[in-house]
Amino acid sequence: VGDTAAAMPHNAGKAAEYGADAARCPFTGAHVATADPSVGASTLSETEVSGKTVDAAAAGVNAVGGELARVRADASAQMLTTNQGVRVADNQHSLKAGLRGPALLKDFILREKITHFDHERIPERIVHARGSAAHGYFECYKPLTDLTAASLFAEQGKRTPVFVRFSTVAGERGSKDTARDVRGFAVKFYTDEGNWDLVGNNMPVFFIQDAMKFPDLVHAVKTEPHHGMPQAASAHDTFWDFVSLMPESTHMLMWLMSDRAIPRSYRMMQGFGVHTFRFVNAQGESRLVKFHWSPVLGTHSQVWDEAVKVSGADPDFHRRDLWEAIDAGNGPEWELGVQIFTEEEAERFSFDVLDPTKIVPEELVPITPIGRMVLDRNPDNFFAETEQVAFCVAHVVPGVDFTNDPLLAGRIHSYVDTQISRLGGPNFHEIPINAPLAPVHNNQRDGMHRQTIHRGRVSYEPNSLAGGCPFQAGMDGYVPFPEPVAGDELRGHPEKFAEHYNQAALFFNSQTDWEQRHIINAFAFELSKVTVPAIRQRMVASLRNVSDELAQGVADQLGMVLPEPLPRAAAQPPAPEIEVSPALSLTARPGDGGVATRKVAILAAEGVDGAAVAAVADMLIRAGVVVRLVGQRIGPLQAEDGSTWDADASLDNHPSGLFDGAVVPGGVDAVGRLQADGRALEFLRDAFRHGKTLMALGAGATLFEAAGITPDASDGGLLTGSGTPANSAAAFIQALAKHRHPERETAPPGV
Ligand code: HDD
Repeated sequence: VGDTAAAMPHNAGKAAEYGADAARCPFTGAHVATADPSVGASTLSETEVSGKTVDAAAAGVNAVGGELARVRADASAQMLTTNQGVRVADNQHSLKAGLRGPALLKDFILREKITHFDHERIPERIVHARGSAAHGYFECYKPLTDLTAASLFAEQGKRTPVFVRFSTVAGERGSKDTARDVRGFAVKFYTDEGNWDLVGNNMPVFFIQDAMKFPDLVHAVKTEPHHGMPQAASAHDTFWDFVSLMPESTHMLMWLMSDRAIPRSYRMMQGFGVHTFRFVNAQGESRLVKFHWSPVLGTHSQVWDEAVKVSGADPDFHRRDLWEAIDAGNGPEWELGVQIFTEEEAERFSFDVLDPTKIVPEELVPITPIGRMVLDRNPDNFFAETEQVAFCVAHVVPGVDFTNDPLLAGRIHSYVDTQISRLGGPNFHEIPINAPLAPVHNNQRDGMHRQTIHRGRVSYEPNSLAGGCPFQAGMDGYVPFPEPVAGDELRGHPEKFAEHYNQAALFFNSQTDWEQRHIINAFAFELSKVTVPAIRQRMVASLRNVSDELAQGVADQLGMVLPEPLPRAAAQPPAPEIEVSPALSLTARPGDGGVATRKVAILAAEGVDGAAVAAVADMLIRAGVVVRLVGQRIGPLQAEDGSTWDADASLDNHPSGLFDGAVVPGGVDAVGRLQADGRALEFLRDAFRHGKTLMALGAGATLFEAAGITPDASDGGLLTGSGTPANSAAAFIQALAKHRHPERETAPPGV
């Protein structure tokens, strides 16, 4: 095998996917001297892989390799054809015996069209069916060769293309984005030594400790099988029945009932590899590792009432948010951090690092940043890419290995297995979005939908007829870490797995007052939807092992007497190392303090103060805010000063849940009209209740009063602009950067 062939990328045409933006393509092996995403370009005809330059034009041996452009279709200026390339003369009328006669069986054009249509859907994912994805790149901060042989971490500035899919778990493919749910955070790294899929979530722990329980968990949370309800919701009997009988779920339930489960945006949530993995370096030395993604924009969430309302106003809220941000050139960015520790250190922890219901607190092992990921390109086609992408936990590269986490073991099997029915056979790795950039050579053959045309008569190894090719890579290949294994075959779990409450308590105790309140409210809401009182009882009894304040708060809202605590599985639970970890609060990661991509409504009607609209909109836009002029209807409206404005949104099509803040400019006429419009009052009440930043200018203050919102100097998010509109806008931007103003919350809500 010559050097060129060995180094030939399987998907050398990947750069072409960037189209006119080819300069932004983070080619495998491309090195960048600076952090500027526009630097580090490679050309379409040349690819640098592992330091070797390969002529992509020559890379045509494999059907998918070479030009990915071959599979991209562009019908502009083209004639309509059948799938066999036969030109279609008439796409409107089926072939009939006479104009009023029967359609004919021999109409192969009609039959091909209908047959294809009949088969256009594939099974949705059994979990994580609803998702949105984007392309981007990972950039390594500095060589990690002392820790791992993984090539993507080999050099400073090295960029590796990624495709990332975010998802909800329980809902079906067409369900709403803002359900209370875990979010999937799956990253496919197209490294030059093969694909690595880091299939994580936005929460660092999981419901169960063993894959054996996964089908039961999923059956419990999904719609109840007799009537198919409720969609995309855990607030029902079967879920709470299962988790209340499964105390190991308690820690995850704390995260699920927190605002982490209703993120403001996919761009504003953390990601976690969840399990403890291994890094293995070229010398074969291993360290344990936990992966953390931290968003540059910080961690921010919705509030429950808002999430419920947004699910009606825009079921695609998160999909649209991601798409629009990338489309506008504001692709989101995360920093990848790792917690690195040795087996000996792990043994000293009060918990077991093989237990996926446990975190390793940052106070015990700090997070070291190792690189950044930027998502900068939307998919060309939702089905071909977002739907057909297949993440598999078993996809690892040299330098990354597994541990004996029993949940991970089941996952290593499940993901490859599920694609076989979802994507129709064993060749899903050939679908362009799944195909690695690294070359693929093996003796696997045939199967449904095979794309590759293998040449030659040899499809076995060892062989002499093909010179022994493809040959085993030996130590250049994937060598598993030689972890010693001993023990009897048995079913059971290690001792520390039996402790279920220490970290649930750690999480609850690490939250701010308002976060704790939201957790109590969420438990109370979900359990209020449970129809069997014994389930509520059992769950609250379990919560007593986390915090009496939590259990009491939930019991109060359910009109229950506080039950006795549920007996614990561990008779003598180990003492936790720490009681509080500030890093577990959403407030620990406020973000970069900017307001770019935040959405602000300027409420307007005929007679609005046009100068104020102009000044405020200008300042906000310059700060990167997405501004919409929300009118009583869309279309032109005349301002007080005679200027004409175009309302590009209306109180009907853009309710307040879709915005991060709102401004009510002056203009006596406009304010009068809005005051008489229940939708405007509702808009402001919702925005206020959801903690949004609000500002009234001039006569706009009257509208606040009409909505029942009274000025309050202690409320940092409630502004009545008294200075010039520009000064007021500056104050508004500062308040908006705080994201939300939970200090105004009361129970029950006063507005
Ligand atoms: Fe899973 C999909 C994350 C446990 C079996 N899982 C799936 C996806 C994510 C996760 C993000 C969507 C990937 C995509 O966007 O296509 N899953 C997790 C995490 C887990 C976890 C972080 C715990 C740490 N999963 C888990 C277990 C099993 C599965 C224990 C089975 C034993 N998961 C699957 C699956 C899915 C899946 C059935 C459905 C569709 C797919 O794989 O491709 O195989």
